[in-house]
Amino acid sequence: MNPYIYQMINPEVFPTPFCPGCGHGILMGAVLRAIAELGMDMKQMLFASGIGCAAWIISPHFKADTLHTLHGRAVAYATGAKLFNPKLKVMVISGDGDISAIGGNHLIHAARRNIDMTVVCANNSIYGMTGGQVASTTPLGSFTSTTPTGNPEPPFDLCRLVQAAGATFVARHPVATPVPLTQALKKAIAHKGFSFVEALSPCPTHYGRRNAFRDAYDMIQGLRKNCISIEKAKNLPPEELKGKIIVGEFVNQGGQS
Ligand SMILES: Cc1ncc(C[n+]2csc(CCOP(=O)(O)OP(=O)(O)O)c2C)c(N)n1
Ligand SMILES: [Mg+2]
Repeated sequence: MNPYIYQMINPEVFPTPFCPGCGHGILMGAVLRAIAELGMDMKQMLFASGIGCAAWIISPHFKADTLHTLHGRAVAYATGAKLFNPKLKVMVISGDGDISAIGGNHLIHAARRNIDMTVVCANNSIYGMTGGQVASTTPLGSFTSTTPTGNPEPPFDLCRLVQAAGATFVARHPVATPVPLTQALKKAIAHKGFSFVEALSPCPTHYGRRNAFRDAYDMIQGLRKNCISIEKAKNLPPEELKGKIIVGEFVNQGGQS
């Protein structure tokens, strides 16, 4: 571990508030490693989050300027900060509900405008913090506290959504493979323009236990089994891609900052 990472966190707030087996802590480690490996100074950065379990990744854990904002509004705050101080490296890290449901409008317009910021979405397929309600990312048929007979609605593919809106760097990886996730985060942070990383993060407490996962390990193994790289997916017929999650780098246009 890069020793600089210990200067990037507030030790007094550990251990984290995350449930045992939650993937958000792995994502936190991956973000810190990415920043450390890029040799960036946290003092030149601003982190924003909304409300939810994932919103706690940056605040109070990061020893940096953080904005723990209103539910869904982190991208709007981040846009304002970037306009005020264009030299700032701005990063939003928050949950799928926060970024793509209540905050979905801010997300697509920031992507359309190609605003120079990095948005990291911790996608656990559910509203974790409020008791496991169905989200805009919950897979079709999944059980949640508000869909006891199975989710009747199809989910967003967040990477395709932001790609269609105009994002110039788009990638997805599960926390189950932290090395490619960290590499994608490094590229996203170094990218000039709107970059988006979807980090698939298991929620054993609210999603796993309602959807026949034995435990957190089972969820991590499930992600490893179901995720397939873009390169491999290209050669497979649609019937073999059923139930698979395609991961990798979907878009990489434009220069590095
Ligand atoms: C305006 C408003 N509406 C609803 C809520 C309740 N609320 C807080 S967090 C949250 C969902 C968070 O889900 P997500 O962003 O996916 O994060 P997770 O907890 O799953 O990491 C909701 C609905 C709120 N705080 N404010
Ligand atoms: Mg969530």
